[in-house]
Amino acid sequence: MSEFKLTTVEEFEAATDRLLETGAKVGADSWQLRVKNQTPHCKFGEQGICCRICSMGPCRITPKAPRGICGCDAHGIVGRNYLKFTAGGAATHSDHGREICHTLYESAADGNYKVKDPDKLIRIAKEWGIETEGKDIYELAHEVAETGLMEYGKPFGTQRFLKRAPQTTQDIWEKEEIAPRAIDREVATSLHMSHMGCSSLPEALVRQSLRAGLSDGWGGSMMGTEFSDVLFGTPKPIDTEANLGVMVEENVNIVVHGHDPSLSEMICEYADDPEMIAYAKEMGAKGITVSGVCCTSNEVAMRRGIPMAGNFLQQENVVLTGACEAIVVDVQCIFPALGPLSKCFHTKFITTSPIAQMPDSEFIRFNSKTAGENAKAIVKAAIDNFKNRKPELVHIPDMKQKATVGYSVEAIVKVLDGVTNTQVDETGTTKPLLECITSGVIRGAVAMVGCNNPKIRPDTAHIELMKKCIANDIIIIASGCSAQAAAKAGLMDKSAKDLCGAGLKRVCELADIPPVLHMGSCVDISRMMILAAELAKDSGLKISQLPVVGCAPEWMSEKAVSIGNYVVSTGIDTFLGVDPYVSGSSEMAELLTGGIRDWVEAAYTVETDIEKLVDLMIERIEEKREALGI
Ligand code: MSK
Repeated sequence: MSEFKLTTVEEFEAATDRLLETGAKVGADSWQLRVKNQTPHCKFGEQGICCRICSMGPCRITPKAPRGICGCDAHGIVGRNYLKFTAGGAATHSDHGREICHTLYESAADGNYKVKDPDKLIRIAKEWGIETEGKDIYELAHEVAETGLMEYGKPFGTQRFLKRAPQTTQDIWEKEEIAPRAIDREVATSLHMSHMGCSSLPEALVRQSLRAGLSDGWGGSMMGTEFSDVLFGTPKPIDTEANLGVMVEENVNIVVHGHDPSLSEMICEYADDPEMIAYAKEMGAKGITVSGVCCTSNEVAMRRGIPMAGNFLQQENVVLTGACEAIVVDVQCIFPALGPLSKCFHTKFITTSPIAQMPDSEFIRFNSKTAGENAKAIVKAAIDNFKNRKPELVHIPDMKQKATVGYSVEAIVKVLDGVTNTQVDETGTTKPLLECITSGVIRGAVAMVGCNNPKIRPDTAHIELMKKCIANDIIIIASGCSAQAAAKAGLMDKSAKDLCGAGLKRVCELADIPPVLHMGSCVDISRMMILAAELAKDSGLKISQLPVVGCAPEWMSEKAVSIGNYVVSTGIDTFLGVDPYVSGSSEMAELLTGGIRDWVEAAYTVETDIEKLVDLMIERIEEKREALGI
């Protein structure tokens, strides 16, 4: 009899309450308190009908004032806000991708960064028409990186990776004029279109939102993912643990937070250095524990098995344990609150990127040329800080789950190879997975992505949706903070197969996988696009015909809106649990939830009732099966 038991949301909350008690003792602020202070939210903002893009306003739309001073109506205002939201997300993901291109460009046999997956580099070079014969691997890395960097500003043509999509998808993008050109151009065009006195036509604004989203998903994010694999290794299944209990009281605890693996990889490297471990012992600790928060955690968990302390809304909790010597951040999703919070404890809040500078932090500028010495300085600073702990404030919740992570597309193809007893596919295609789907053993798949949002009881939507899907034989592929929600609850433990329907349970047993597959960080949603493209090509179907949907039940960031736009534009219906500030315009809401289906064969569903949301997803998957006659 299995002893497997999921960690419940009530258990998370009890642990958090205990940490907040410590916080109260030292006068710490928390997101829970700030949410109260910010409630109720501005209704104009919530509906997307506040315009402050010029200084004649701000203008707010009401029944008495249906147009702003320039004459723009609610539909134009909501549309422009939506496009700006998307552009912010596309810029952010893509700039992360650009940083990784630069890191690849700096790679060298004797440098801080090396090429760990040369085969993947060669495959990409060939795909891009770059000569590989007779070239040293680093010469090739530099050439590929430079070609990638050109994708950001090239004057002509569309993104190189679009060719990975099935021809039918490429044709749609071409016909609808949403095939993304240079990445920076799509971001700049979006800001141009949404400037005062430019577009106010919802169709035009949504079309550009889709195009900017595609420049992220099939451009910047995809390069971020692919080149991270080249540099740090393509993920393979690896065991790890998740939740705050991964922090170790006797050790120096370093928490990495953010997104760019160039930093976290180096920190892990130096935390493992015998010289550093010996120094930690000299300073009274038993060793060094690195754990992670948010997507940088996903990156190092997938490649090194580094444990995951938590997701987005747990970032303050790691400091509240009183046992965090340093929280080291790079970019994105970092609460500025970590500065003042750290001051209430002994924790060092170390910022490292010129892109994310914050008050009350110690700034150690990190760059690829000096990465080794920067990382060493950070690890040493954390060790030196161990002695400053206040033992009376230390409390690490005894709460963690086992997880198997690291399911890149390559890994999924490999583990599912041979699952079907009728055919063992030797060619590394998705055919075994397709066979599971067509036979009905697996009914379909959900790509679960996104953040936490205080508008939803943290993690509940992720976990409840996943539980119901797997019970209905729908496999989950998760990334970002959704993946961490699953891991913390125990859904990435292989024993979670016991929560599945009979078909999915059998697949989990045969392939030795958990029912929720960890596919990485938020840029790694590009991996999901590649998997969908391969499934379509191998089945001869269009992506929009596959019984596959996307879901972001607790999303909060601009990046998530960009992601939603590229997932939908790829032909995958996308289900949101939080409204993207468009309810103030019937035209915009109708376009996004219906009208765009005529363009890209998929659309959004927004439903804040999570039980209804999951039922709608399952219904959609079953509709697609029925249409295929399977
Ligand atoms: S970290 S964008 S809270 S998934 Fe990628 Fe998590 Fe969302 Fe940030």
